[in-house]
Amino acid sequence: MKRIILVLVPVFLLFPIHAKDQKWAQRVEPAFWWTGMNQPEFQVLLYGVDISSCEISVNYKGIALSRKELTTNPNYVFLYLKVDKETLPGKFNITLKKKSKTQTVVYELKDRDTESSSRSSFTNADALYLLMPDRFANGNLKNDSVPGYHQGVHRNIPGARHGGDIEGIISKISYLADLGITTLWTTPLFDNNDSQYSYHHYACSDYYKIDPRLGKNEDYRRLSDSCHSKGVKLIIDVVPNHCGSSHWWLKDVPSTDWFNTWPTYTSSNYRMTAWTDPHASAADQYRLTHGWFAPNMPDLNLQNPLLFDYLRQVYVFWIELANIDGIRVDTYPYNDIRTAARFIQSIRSEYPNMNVVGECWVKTPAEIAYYQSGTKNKDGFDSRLTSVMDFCLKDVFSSAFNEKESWDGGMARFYSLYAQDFVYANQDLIMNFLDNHDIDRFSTVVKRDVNKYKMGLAMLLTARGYPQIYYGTEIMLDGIPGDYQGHRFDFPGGWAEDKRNAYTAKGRTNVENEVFNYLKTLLNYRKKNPVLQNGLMKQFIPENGIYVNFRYNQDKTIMIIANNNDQAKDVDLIRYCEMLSGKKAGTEITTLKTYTLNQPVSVSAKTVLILEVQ
Ligand SMILES: [Ca+2]
Ligand SMILES: [Ca+2]
Repeated sequence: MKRIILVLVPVFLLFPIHAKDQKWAQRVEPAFWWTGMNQPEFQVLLYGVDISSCEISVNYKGIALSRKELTTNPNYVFLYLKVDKETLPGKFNITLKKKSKTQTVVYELKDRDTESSSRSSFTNADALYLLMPDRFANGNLKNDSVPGYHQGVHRNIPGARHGGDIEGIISKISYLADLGITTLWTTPLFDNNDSQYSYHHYACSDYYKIDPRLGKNEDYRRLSDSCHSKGVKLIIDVVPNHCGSSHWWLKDVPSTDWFNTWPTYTSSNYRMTAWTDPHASAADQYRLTHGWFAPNMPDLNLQNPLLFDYLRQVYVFWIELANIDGIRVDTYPYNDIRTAARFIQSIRSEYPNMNVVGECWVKTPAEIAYYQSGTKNKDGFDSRLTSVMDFCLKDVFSSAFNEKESWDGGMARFYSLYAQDFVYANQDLIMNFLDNHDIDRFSTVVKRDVNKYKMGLAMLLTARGYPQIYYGTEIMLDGIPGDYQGHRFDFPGGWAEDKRNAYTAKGRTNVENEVFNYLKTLLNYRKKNPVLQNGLMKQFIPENGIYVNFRYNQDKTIMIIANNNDQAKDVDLIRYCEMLSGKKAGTEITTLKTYTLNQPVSVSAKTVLILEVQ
């Protein structure tokens, strides 16, 4: 037997320690990347004092350092690494050298999931739920205050943080799935360390860090996994226009053209018409895009190619890491829209099936349609947004139920709006909503009138396109009109100390349960019946405050009768015979009451009947 002689070798000889080792790179972003991406080249930001004067090399089979980009600031280097198709996942060294000193950065290429690129997305079959994590549910009291971060939890101050977090959302996924929600859109989760109003997280201070008061980086993936286990998809909120004034870039700006800057603070003119107006001046477009959205939101110059690539990768990174299903884009027209289109396309190049819904807060269907991909715009512009938000329908919801019927008021508003659907490239991918975090809650719009409220829900859930529900809508959560903080009250029961838990039937008032059950029935009916997802639509000009439209496909016909009068009406059906021939009865989908169709249908005041006719 051969004797094994153990020779003890001092550890420092196995892993030589250079007395002259340096640490130039204080930040390396992204921390890792993947093999198998469709775009073979990726960018690595290295940040540290005078790092630009380092020699940098990479040694790994199948990876080439194709470019090293410098800026006006010597503390930044942007490496571009090209990954061959055959490159294997693994760890490798990025070596920085200056004179006789070196720094070794261990970098990793992870193995991309083979299904990642072909992932599916949300569609018109889905119902979205928008929530603000700080205001939904507090699942972890330990993260309410985190050292180094402004603000503790002050629930009595409307603009302060209230303590909601990712853990709280995870605890309510079953509740949402049961309600009939199939897609969740959270407002951003990234680090936001502004001293005030940080709770909305639209003013990012670190793109590669989930705000510790909301959770840890790995919690984003847990949230996604929890959603997927309950059949719920997850949408990421993409914000290309601005970061926050506490972003670490502000302490040492990467380059002179990183931000859109002015001699003194200059806001945007907020006039998005400057993009669609054929007579627009360059000055107005410049002010729209280069003016800041808010004083605490430094305006990003997406036309800087290094920033463009950096930000593109931020979102690819999180889609990949957290397994995200769809994108919502914030304040799209506040960017140079051609650059924004390129930006969206560059993300979608990694996920060709991914749907992207853009916030283009404009006032006419023609302008909304301009921003939907596929529209044949005269100027050739294609936004690359597959879906758009229907702010015009939102305006109809805000007016119709409070108005007396007239030629163009009341239900005629719905009729006139839908009559303009010819402008859309794809009316199936229009996102409909009663309200969101930036506008008056629908509960306040109708002054808490339950009948009007249910009319709104019925019209929303039967509209072409797909619905977005704002958290709390299911319990007619109150608000304060004209007040941002008043649109964002805490969900009652999301905090252990709350007097009641409106996440349960027991904790809801009778009225809340009536609204909740109504919406739940509508959502679950829509979920099971493609006719309300992608069926054709036919509408009839409103008469005497009665508006009738149909959704239909080969299997089903749904008749929607809205009575916006303050009195009950008997609706004669003869006028609708082109849709009703051969049909004998209709079952109202929420009450299950049956109506025979050979006689007028009686519709109570301020009521929408949704009849499945056969
Ligand atoms: Ca918390
Ligand atoms: Ca801008």
